[in-house]
Amino acid sequence: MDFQFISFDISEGIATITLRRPEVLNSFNERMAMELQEAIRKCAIHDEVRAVVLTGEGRGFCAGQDLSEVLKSEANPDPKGIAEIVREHYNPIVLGIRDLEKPVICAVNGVAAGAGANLALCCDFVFAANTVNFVQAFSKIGLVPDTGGTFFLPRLVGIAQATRMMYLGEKVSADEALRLGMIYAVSEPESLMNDAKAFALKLAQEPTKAFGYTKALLNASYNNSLDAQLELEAKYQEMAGDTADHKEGVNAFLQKRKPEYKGQ
Ligand code: T3D
Repeated sequence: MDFQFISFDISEGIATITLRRPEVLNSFNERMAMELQEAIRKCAIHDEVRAVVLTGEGRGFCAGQDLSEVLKSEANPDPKGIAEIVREHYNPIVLGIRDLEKPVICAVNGVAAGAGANLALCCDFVFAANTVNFVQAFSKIGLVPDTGGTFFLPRLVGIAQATRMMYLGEKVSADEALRLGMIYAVSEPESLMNDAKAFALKLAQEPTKAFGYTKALLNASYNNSLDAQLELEAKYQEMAGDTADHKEGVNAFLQKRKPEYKGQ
């Protein structure tokens, strides 16, 4: 698939995905959603990708669903049903990011609203420019939160804050988001991409196979009993113990040198 509404490039082990519909604050039309799904699949299959940075072009990160695409009009006589949009556009993106056994760092360069806010929150790390607001905009148009928001947000900030954000649709600044534990870091706008990429580069030189297994364990912890989770840890520890990175880590420790991890 040719990319029209995102850009995708791989350099130094980092895949950078940029949402590119800046004139509508990178809100999602169908094509952009499909392109993002495809880019995430590429990140999974390319072994040289050891971390992913997701960002937006222009003054927005992502304003959620492109609202001009959902109503019947002359230009759009047969719009997709709303549940179809959620199931076919957004759900595969969230599952793709969570199932990707590589760290995904979201660099929120501008407003993140509706599905755009929740897209950021399903990533492993969120860096945000200090000018940015997160908005659970759904209630403002009579919808419920989607894109995993009702799953991730209460787990990040607690049910009281999540309920407040979702009912009231208030803007939450990057500083407040950091204070509430919703995001990982706040940057000056001009240093945001450098900060996110430097962090991604640092992760990409670490034992990324073990990060992937850790992500799978964290995902599973949402549903498992303690017994089941302990057993799963044993299984994944066996897999991690078989990696070249584990052997390298132990050898480097014993030889008192810096380890050279390959993500294998
Ligand atoms: O099918 C379904 O609906 C199911 C899926 C739902 C998932 C969802 O994401 S529902 C939530 C959809 N998103 C929103 O409701 C957010 C709408 N946007 C806003 O509330 C505001 O734009 C922001 C708070 C995000 C930013 O405000 P501001 O003042 O910085 O910018 P602006 O002037 O409102 O927007 C700039 C342009 O982007 C403007 O176009 P113009 O006037 O310059 O030609 C605006 O219309 C356009 N834009 C912004 N958001 C969207 C959009 N166009 C289409 N869809 C958008 N979501």
